[in-house]
Order: sequence, then structure tokens, then C-alpha cells
Amino acid sequence: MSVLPGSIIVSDWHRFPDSREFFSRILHKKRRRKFGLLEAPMMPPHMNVDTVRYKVFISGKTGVGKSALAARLAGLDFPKMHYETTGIETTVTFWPVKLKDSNRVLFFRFEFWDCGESAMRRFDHMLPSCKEQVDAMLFLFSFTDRGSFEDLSNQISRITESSDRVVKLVVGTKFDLFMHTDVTESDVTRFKEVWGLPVFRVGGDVSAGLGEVAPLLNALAENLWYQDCIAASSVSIATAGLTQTDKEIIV
Ligand SMILES: Nc1nc2c(ncn2[C@@H]2O[C@H](COP(=O)(O)OP(=O)(O)OP(=O)(O)O)[C@@H](O)[C@H]2O)c(=O)[nH]1
Ligand SMILES: [Mg+2]
Repeated sequence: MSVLPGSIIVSDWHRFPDSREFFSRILHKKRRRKFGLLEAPMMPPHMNVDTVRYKVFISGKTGVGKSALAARLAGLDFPKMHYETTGIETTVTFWPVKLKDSNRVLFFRFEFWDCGESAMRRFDHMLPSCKEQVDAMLFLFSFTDRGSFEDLSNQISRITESSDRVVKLVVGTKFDLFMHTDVTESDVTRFKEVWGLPVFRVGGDVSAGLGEVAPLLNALAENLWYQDCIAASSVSIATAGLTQTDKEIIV
């Protein structure tokens, strides 16, 4: 279950002139600004924006591109070589979003948790740490590795429990190597039908372009915000059932 893109937030807001002063807070010389764990964009006092924080776990087998995706979403370059992540690494990304009905602007602070697969196998406490109070999970497969795609269902059921209140999105990496793809469009379509989860495609060099990461970051923001709104109004929803508006924005 996920939210129809653009039903809660303005899609492609980074293309609109009124977003410029907000996106300039996460840019430096046309590149993305790097934020440490304790850092945040500098806001002038007249810009009255709230920041909402979320923990996002990136899951997938070794070499699929978890660390590369965390870097890509933060606008940072990643190595061409594969270096196994030896433990848990966290990457902070800020992303401004405009809510459609109120025109309110929110800064989403995503903390991406990425754990090397071999460290995950070796140390039992890694997976519980990554899952603790997690708000969203990105399940990765690589377009150049059919095994990683076929393992998706296992991966999702192994890591999540049906009771989990967690946003789930699927990301296919190395889409730039489509000449060597092992996963067809119809495979992806079938998966989406069975699981009802959106699938995003990423690949290629990290450029300064916001457009490349916007669809995935916006989808994360929109689904997380919706999840929070549902949780906040869960008492009334439990008694009255989902409202018509809720039904319309869920796909
Ligand atoms: N062409 C291309 N290469 C990619 C992409 N994403 C990752 N890679 C490459 O794939 C290799 C593995 O990526 P990593 O991000 O280190 O893999 P990982 O999932 O973090 O692996 P572990 O830390 O061992 O679990 C690296 O050589 C990356 O440069 C992509 O979208 N396109
Ligand atoms: Mg890694």
C-alpha cells in the first residue's frame, strides 16, 4: 500500500521558482551540501519551517548498491569499486517539501542506515539496531543481478512483520547498465501487482541534479507524512473506517 504520487505534496517542487530559497539551503556551489549527524541547514529567522525526522533502513544483499544509494540520495559521489561496508553507516539528507493543501513547507531529515551484508550476517545485533524505531525501509535489487530480484519477496518477509508501521519502497539499482539487465519490465510490473509496492529505478553517475533523486525522496516524504497523519488520527479512523479521501489517495 502506498500513496498516489502528488496527492499530498507538490511533485517536482524543485522545478518551481518558489522552492528556490528552500533548496538553496541544501546546496553549495550547485552541488549538494554535506550534513553531519548533528548539522542542519541554516535558516534565516523569517523562514518559519519545521523539520521532521525519519530513520530509513536500506536493505539488500552485498554489492547491490546500498552504500552507493545512500551517497546518491545525499548528492555525494560513491566509489566505482565495491568496498564492503564493515558495520553500520548513517547518512543524513535534508529535503524540503511543500504540502499541497496547506502550502506549508517542511524540511524532511532522512537518516539513512546502511549495513554491509557480511557484517549483518556476522553480528546478530546489527539487524535489530537497524530496525529499531525505523520509519521506512528501502528494499534494493540490482538490474544486473537476477538473484537479487528473485530474493526480494524473501527479503521483505524476513525483515518486516505484518504489524510493522513502516513505509516500504523498492529500488532497482544499476539501471544505467540496462544493456546487461537481467530483470525485464514485465518482471517489475508483475512484482508491483503482487506486492502493491512502488519500484524506483536508479543508476549512473551522481550529478548535481535534484531531478534524479526527487522522485524517490518525494515518495519517501509523502508516504511517511501520510503514515504519520494516519497514526495521528487512528482513533477516529478505527471507529469510522477510512474516509473517502483516504481511499482515493491510497493505491
Ligand atoms: N553502474 C552502477 N554501479 C553502481 C550503482 N550502484 C552501485 N554501483 C556499484 O556497485 C558496487 C557495489 O556498491 P555498494 O554500494 O558498495 O554495495 P553495498 O550494497 O553497499 O554492498 P555491501 O556494503 O557489501 O553490503 C560499487 O562498485 C558501486 O560503484 C549504479 O546505480 N550504477
Ligand atoms: Mg555497503
